[in-house]
Amino acid sequence: MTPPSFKSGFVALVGRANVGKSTLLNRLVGEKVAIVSPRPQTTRTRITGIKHLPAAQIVFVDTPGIHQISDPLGRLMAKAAERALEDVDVVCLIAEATGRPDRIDDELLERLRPFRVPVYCCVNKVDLVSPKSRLLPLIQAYRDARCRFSEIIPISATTGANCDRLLELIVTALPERPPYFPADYLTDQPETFFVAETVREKIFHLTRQEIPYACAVRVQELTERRRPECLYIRASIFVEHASQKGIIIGKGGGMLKRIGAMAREDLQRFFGIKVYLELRAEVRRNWRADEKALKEFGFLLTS
Ligand SMILES: Nc1nc2c(ncn2[C@@H]2O[C@H](COP(=O)(O)OP(=O)(O)OP(=O)(O)O)[C@@H](O)[C@H]2O)c(=O)[nH]1
Ligand SMILES: [Mg+2]
Repeated sequence: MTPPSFKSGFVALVGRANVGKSTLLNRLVGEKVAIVSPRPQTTRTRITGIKHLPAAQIVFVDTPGIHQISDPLGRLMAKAAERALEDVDVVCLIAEATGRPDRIDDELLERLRPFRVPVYCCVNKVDLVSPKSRLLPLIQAYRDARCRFSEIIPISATTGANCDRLLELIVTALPERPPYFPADYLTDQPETFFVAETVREKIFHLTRQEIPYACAVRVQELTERRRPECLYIRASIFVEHASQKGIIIGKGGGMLKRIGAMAREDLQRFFGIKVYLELRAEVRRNWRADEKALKEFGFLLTS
């Protein structure tokens, strides 16, 4: 039975690209549900991660970084970020502690102004700032900003500094309500999505320049096999041009092997079972601008 004082709700994590939204999602949930990379525009769609506490359930919604890219994929990413803000109980704006106080993002803050729910300003990556007193002008700038924050809180998603405090604040702001999801749910994305994202993360880490942006990953098959017990996964990496396919495959298939080996290691840890991962590269010309391909690769607005 759920106690009558149980709290639950949705919390959006929004902000510019590369500020650490997905790292924070993973930190707050306590499991890796979203991929992370040192490059901007890693996250392409809305990603949920569910935190279960004894008296609360928090559904975090990670979003693509807010940016100006006007190709069809960019527009879908922007829309996903916007939609994620609808009907949430709390908004967390993620900003960077290394940002300049005279350069705070007025345009973004302006967009958050109409929200009637609590908006927390999370000043992330404080581990990069020392001494901590150097943060004060930036915090003051957010205090003076046109968006009224319920709280401005310096955090580090990497070290976990102040993240428990942030969780506490969020729980305080949530309404009393029964949980949305069963207690063992980590996310509402299907396993195939998680697998595709893991492969995409390795591409972000192993390739350069435009390559990671030109890739989409689609899982064609995911089956549990007995004798020997394993998870058999077959997936395709779609690129936009033949030259990119060559890079993804690499000399003697070396790059594809490295991507596969790194992804398999993560997936085995996550699923706790031996994983066979078969990867292939395919060309799908200009898929980022092709509505049909975008739909096929799962860029649907689910909510
Ligand atoms: N030093 C430090 N680095 C961080 C922290 N949080 C995130 N990062 C790094 O910042 C980079 C971007 O992190 P992500 O979590 O992918 O950022 P994001 O906001 O989700 O980025 P997009 O999905 O591209 O919008 C990665 O290299 C992270 O390791 C932090 O608290 N401290
Ligand atoms: Mg992200």
